[in-house]
Amino acid sequence: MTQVATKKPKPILMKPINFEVILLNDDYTTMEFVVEVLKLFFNKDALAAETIMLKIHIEGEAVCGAYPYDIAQSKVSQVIEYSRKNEQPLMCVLRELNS
Ligand code: TYC
Repeated sequence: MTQVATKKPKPILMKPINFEVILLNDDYTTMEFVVEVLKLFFNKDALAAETIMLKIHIEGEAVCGAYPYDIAQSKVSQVIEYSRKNEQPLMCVLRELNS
């Protein structure tokens, strides 16, 4: 006998990953501190963190990750708070994708 499904499967709703988190260069934050931030908040390994830090230092900025809005906003707040606690002027901003 054929089985007929009585309930529709629940759709899995995913939040869109549409905000990039960007670190900005400045003249005062230490390179070591930026590498530490990339490891701590963006889960980068030592080589990736060093590469991204140098890209920011040379080009002025680099994308560190892309997330749904609430996670991206929370990364920005965490990075800025951690930087100020450690007396570093490092700046972190959001950029909306496809806009
Ligand atoms: N330009 C900084 C220096 O020479 C290093 C630096 C890199 C600062 C990346 C911020 O997001 C940054 N000490």
